Amino acid sequence: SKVNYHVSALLLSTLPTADTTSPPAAPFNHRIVSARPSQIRNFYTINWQEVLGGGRFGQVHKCVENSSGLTLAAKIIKARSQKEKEVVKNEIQVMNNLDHANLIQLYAAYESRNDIILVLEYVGGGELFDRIIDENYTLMELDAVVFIRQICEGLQHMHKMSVLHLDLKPENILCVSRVTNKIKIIDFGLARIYKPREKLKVNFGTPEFLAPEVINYDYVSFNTDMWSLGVITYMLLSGLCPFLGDDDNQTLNNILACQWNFEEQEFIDTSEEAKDFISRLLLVNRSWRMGACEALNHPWLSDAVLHHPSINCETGKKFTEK
Ligand code: PIT
Repeated sequence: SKVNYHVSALLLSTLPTADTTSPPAAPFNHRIVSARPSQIRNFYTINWQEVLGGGRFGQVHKCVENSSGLTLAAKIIKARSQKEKEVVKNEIQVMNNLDHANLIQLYAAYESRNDIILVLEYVGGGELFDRIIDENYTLMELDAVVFIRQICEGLQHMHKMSVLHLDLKPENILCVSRVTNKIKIIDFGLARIYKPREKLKVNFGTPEFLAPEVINYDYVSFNTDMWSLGVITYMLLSGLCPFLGDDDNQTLNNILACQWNFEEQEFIDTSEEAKDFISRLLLVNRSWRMGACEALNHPWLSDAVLHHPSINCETGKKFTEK
């Protein structure tokens, strides 16, 4: 069954307003980082008790820079061989190109014999994934608009800088705090500069989010990320995974056949604009999918007035705001 994320009926936000302002920028200017061959503990105090999250390649801990008192996050990535180190250095290179409030910022990096540690902007709101599955939240459609718009803005910046994320999923979207709907995209471990005609080998961790061209080992492009955006939108609106089958094989088949629908009762109250938005992303042919800019201009995201009349479409702000 694809009913894997249960969503109950408590309200996340009772105010029907879309806060369309950007999340706070990192508390430091954009930095061009390279891995320094020194010990991180000479400069930072890592809180080993506080685990912020565990990704594919290691754990993230809260930490403080001793000289400035700045709170940051330290991601420890095991990398023993030269080849493993090169992969992490690619991640650093990619992040050096990305300066945007919806993309987590890199502060520093330290290299030692067995690992590379990324020191990152700290955000404490947890994964968007946890909000999808948390029974204490029910995401309203307006919340989804606010989340998806920010993901789109982050993607638009990445794509403008010729960077593909290639691993977008709710686990890789962090909330800035528990009380706002501001988000930042993380995990650039699979991200890369777009090279026309580059094919992609990926480790099939979670197949639910893979685009058909990734499964088919075909060319990937900017619109590969847009497929993932479609999957995330579907999940935010319903708590369901559009392609999840009884096993990985079935899931992969569902993706390749582009077999998905809005038949579940979770979509009863979903607007036609939202459904149209998803339908223009979950297309097997990647050249038919909306790009990030087009998505931002889609009525579901741009006609804030549709969802709440006090939002000025020109400025994205409430009419009462300056
Ligand atoms: C935080 C809080 C948190 C996780 C992270 C940062 C992780 C960020 C991250 C991870 C990556 C990457 C870039 C950023 O490439 O819970 O402030 O693998």
